[in-house]
Amino acid sequence: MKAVEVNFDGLVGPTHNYSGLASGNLASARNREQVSNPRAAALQGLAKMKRLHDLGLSQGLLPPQPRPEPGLLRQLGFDGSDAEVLARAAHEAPWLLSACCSASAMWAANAATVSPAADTGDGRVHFTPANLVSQLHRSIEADMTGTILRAIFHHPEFFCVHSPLPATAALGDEGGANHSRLCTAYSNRGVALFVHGRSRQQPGPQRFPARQTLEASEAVARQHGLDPTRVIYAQQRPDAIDAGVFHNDVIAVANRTLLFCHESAFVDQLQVLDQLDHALNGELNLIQVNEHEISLQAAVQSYLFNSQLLTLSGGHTLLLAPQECRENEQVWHYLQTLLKARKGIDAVEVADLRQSMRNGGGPACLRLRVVLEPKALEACHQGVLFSDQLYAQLTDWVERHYRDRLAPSELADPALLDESRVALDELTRILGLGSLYPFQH
Ligand code: SUG
Repeated sequence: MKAVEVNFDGLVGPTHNYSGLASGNLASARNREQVSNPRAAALQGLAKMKRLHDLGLSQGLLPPQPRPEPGLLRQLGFDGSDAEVLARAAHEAPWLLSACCSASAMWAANAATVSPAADTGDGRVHFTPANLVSQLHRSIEADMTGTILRAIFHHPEFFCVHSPLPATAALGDEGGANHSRLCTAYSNRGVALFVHGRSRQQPGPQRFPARQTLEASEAVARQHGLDPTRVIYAQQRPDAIDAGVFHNDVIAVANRTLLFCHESAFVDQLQVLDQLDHALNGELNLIQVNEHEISLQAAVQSYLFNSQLLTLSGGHTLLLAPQECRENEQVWHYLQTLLKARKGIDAVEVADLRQSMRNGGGPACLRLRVVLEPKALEACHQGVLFSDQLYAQLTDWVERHYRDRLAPSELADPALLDESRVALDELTRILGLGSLYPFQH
């Protein structure tokens, strides 16, 4: 039996909101202060998981993190009851309140870097939770991500979940969003492409932060025991980061031997592509889009490269794109031409993920890719694997617990904290995860 790619999507949490927290993420800035719909966001995410499941793909999910997180505010000097802490922060430092309420763990591509068993030194699947140090609201995900991954991938014979890298700017790590694995088949040894925005020698962009560093990528590759001859490091174009490409997965996506990217993705792009082709023994299948075909601005606005590239059971490749791609004339026209050219993408579908997209999160942001051999798939916690029954249960759960409107000014409402905890407590029972969250202890 062969290894399969399982997509673990981040289940959207009850506090999904638009606080404009993410620097360099144009959608997050643009939609700041808008009223969100957490219920619709969660249902849109579940509908995407259901679609992949219906297509015969292996699908799992990662539970949301507990938010609001008054613990962050206590660490920053606010004291009193949970309600008092939230109220004081709302008054004195609203951005800290927003940071402790963000549902950003939904973008599971940033949960961790994952190396499949075929690529690692000890033949186990390795995970390094991303430290996400470049944004406060995201940096508080790292430890809980480790707890969640250990609860799901608990079997030491198959899995190794590391600690996040030290939380310092020089080791900024954004996980799977800046890492792609190319291979001839999922079970075969792959090639890891790590993409950074800056390093000790390479200063990076002027306007927006470069979130990933070369030194972080090197550390992850080392601790996963990757073969250095099968690892490629590339720098993201600083001008692309300044144009809103805050993660590599906003400008490039790979699957098996296919790399679909914009011509502005990497510094010295030709050389990077040569290295990749060489590492894949000449089997790289490149679809490189130039500025005439799709402008960088249209790529960022439509999130075309944040599509999921999926291998269907017959071997065909599906591009699951955000609905915004259909609404952009240039992008949609390009995709029609691409299909006719038969270059390795056989079908295109769009998904409505508008709630997440308004915070800069498309289809690929919402999922963590984990390649698993059949025995490892059996050894992981089965309660988080998607089924029609789980879909029905979670849809009902969302409909009972989630608000259908949430303004940033409502984040200090103590009822939101209670609602969120009641919902997550029930969720751990649905998923069979036990007392996963600190508030349950
Ligand atoms: O880190 N947005 C996320 C979006 C992450 C998308 N992930 C990938 N590209 N893989 C981020 O910028 C917005 C939150 C807010 O504004 O409240 C936010 O964090």
